[in-house]
Amino acid sequence: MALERTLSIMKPGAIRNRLTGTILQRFEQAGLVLVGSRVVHLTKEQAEGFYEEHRGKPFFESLVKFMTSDTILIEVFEAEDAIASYRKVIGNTDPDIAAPGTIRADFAKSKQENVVHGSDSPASAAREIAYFFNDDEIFSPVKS
Ligand code: IDP
Ligand code: MG
Repeated sequence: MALERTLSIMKPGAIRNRLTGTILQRFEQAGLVLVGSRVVHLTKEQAEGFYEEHRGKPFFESLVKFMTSDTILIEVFEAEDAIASYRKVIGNTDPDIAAPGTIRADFAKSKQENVVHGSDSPASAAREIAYFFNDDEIFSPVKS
């Protein structure tokens, strides 16, 4: 399995509730390596564009409102099988279904306010990483 990158968002609430360190530690313990990071406060247009695939769904407007309600931490992680590894650590979208010990099971308030985002495929990872980062803002660690 080749090296893969995935886009991570610590959603509104994570920074306010001082959870970023705890969450980052779980990703690092799962072998995910941080290669890009930025604090952002999304505009309505940015949030709508990011969640384009969900436009028209019943939760779309409320999701955009939530995602623009506070600052977020956007990160890129790199590892072998990064996309699946990351999604295993965050758990199911719905915290009531998420496996015990996953980030969403432990910290999510609801299916909407579920603490973290993670890309769900190589195609969405490529799109989502390019949505927020230029190539020169991502740095793989130097191999020794
Ligand atoms: P994912 O984040 O686990 O990939 P998606 O189905 O891609 O889940 O949905 C994107 C985001 O939209 C979710 O993380 C969650 O914040 C929100 N969302 C998804 N389904 C619902 C719902 O049924 N009610 C409220 N919010 C939802
Ligand atoms: Mg998704």
